Amino acid sequence: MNDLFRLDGKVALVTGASYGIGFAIASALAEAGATIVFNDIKQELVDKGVAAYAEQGITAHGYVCDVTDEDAVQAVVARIEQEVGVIDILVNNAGIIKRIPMVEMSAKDFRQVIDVDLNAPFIVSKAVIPAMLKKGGGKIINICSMMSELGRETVSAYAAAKGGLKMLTKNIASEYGQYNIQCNGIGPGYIATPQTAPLREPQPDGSKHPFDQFILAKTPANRWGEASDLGGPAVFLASAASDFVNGHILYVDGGILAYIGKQP
Ligand code: NAP
Ligand code: GCO
Repeated sequence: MNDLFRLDGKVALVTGASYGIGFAIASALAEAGATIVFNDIKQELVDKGVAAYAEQGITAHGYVCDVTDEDAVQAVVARIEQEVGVIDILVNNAGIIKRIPMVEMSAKDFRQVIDVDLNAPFIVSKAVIPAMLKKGGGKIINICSMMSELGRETVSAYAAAKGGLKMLTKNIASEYGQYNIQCNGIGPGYIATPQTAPLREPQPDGSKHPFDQFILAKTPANRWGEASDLGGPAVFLASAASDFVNGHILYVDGGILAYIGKQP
């Protein structure tokens, strides 16, 4: 049974994985035996990422690439296939968020979030699938969100993108499942990373940020998630253990989506 969860001999590309959730997922995939490839927009962050992986005993292959740039993505996937090997596992993790009330948000800002969080997973998946087809199969994991299911103030672009990413996940599963490609999503709850740091900033008087208190009241686990909480679910969806799981969004949220919230 344990061998079902092993990834030895597999090449995994995790986008935007110099730090944060991507770094934690890549580290877990490496622990299960995968060879890790990651990208970031800036060489400086790629270098920092390679060093951070090395501190964990992981020899990661880092590439500079903006996932919204289709030509750059096509070129870097070709380089990876030459230099490391065909990508067996793709984790579309790179993402941004802009928290702006919708009526105050520019169309440019809205488009930028859609570009990174929805168009890029399309672009990278489109670049990786042809070699997966030739190889006889592969695994694609899209990092969705609570906002794939729920809305809230100021995150209209992000929710639209992550809702779309849920359906892109189901569509890739539908279109390529017959070729032994499984495409699933992971929907993290509220995870303590740089992306959510503004929501956890302590107040001047030292008290918890109101949003911090709000999330704790909405989470049965009564804590923010850690990026490491996503490693096991990612290994499951990247491994043979999930060969008959397709088009599923696995929510790793401490129970948020099941819970009406603690009475104030
Ligand atoms: P993060 O700390 O902000 O890290 C995002 C990563 O994506 C960074 O390495 C960033 O690189 C990279 N990135 C952004 N735009 C890129 C682009 N155009 N090309 C290549 N790389 C790019 O975010 P996180 O919290 O780890 O989140 C990772 C994923 O999980 C995102 O898709 C996010 O929406 C999702 N998620 C997060 C949470 C949470 O609570 N944290 C919950 C649910 C889902 P730079 O530093 O160079 O910008
Ligand atoms: C927000 C947060 C969330 C998390 C995550 C929840 O502003 O509400 O950033 O969107 O990042 O997506 O699953």
